[in-house]
Amino acid sequence: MKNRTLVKNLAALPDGPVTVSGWVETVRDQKKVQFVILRDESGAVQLVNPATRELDENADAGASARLAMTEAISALTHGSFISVTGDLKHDERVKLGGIEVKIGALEVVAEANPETPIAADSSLDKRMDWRFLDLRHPKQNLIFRIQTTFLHALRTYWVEHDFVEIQTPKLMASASESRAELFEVGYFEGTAYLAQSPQFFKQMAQPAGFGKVFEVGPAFRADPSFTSRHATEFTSIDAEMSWVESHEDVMKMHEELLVAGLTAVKAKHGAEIAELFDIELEVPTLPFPRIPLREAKQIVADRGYVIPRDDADIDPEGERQISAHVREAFGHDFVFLTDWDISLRPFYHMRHPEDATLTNSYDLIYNGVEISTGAQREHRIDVLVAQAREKGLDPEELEFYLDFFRYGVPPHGGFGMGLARVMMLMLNEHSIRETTYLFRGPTRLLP
Ligand code: AMO
Repeated sequence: MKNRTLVKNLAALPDGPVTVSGWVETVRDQKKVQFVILRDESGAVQLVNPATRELDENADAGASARLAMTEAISALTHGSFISVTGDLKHDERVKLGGIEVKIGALEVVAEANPETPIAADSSLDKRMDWRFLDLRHPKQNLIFRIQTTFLHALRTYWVEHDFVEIQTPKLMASASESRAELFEVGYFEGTAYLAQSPQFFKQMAQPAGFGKVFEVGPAFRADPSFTSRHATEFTSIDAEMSWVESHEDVMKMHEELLVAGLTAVKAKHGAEIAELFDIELEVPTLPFPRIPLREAKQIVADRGYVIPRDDADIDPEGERQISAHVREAFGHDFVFLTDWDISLRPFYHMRHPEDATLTNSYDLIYNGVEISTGAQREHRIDVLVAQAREKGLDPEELEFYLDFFRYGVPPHGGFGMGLARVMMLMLNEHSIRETTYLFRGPTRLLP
């Protein structure tokens, strides 16, 4: 809009005429003076109007206009979008930023329904029904500004390190992770599946000669669970690179990347995060601690928590326990759990050169929750086919993928990381529903 000043830029302007546009957060309609808090995407400012409540017999046209303005302000509904031109004044006594705008002209651009369907204490489910209103709150809004800064820093890191950005298809002819949790969609006369990850296609970039690639895109899992960390659609951050000697090289890139992301977030938003989330964001030190999974399970057991099944993955309580240990022992929020048993990993993970019961793989845990899985991949076609068979897969169904390896693939590895989980743990939120723009779960397809 012509001449519109963002609220955050007002403080740097001298006293004088300005136009601000945003929505009505509150109206304080006092007898002699009216205050409106206007918020836009950058902040909030106080607008003020000396009230004219009635006209006496000597009223001139100016007085009539002042009465009309007073009535218009009294009639403003919470949430309406307005545009105001007025006089900016710096005044230390004004609590909100030491500035106010004396209203000269006011236009109600889009009026909001007077009943607000959600309040600050509404349930998360109700807030999600009215997500577009929920997101107007500065705290919710800030999450996505932080996410923008975070992703920008990740991209900058990758671009500076010669990674190529790819967009892989989300309609597939086969599963990419497992046959479970697979969404089927009608595809003309046949069936397609929604991509569970870009796994096969990011690996394809290796025989395609790209060297290093990354993707930030949607992934779909028909996961019926209602936990705070699972969605049926989520944004996956993926990277894959050639010429790794082991998963160690992948972890090195991964930790540098996260430090770049968190450094940028702290520099730009540290103060706002402290104010709205009440946390002092920590940029982790390098290297992140690494603990082999078997050792981690022992540490967890020694702390008195028994993971229900011995052959099992580390469970959510186990993750919290190992994180608590790492915080105590290393003062760190991150830990790589490495060298997972082959029974817990997909066929495409490279096995450990000295112990064929283990894989060259890791999970990354951040403040008690898994945010990522990474590994070196098996690139030798005969071994890959044998491993697929061992996992009960039919190599014929994987022909398109196995073809990559028939034409030469260098040693490579990479990781996948859930964006909403990273944001949740960075900001100490309780659910990825808070850090997903529009959450999708088993019972949520709207709005
Ligand atoms: P994995 O299946 O462990 O690995 O997924 C990687 C990361 O994606 C996130 N994630 C999810 N986030 C929200 N809701 C879900 N239902 C969900 N499922 C997974 C998690 C998880 O750590 N192809 C491999 C990665 C690789 O090896 O490169 C993969 O998809 O943060």
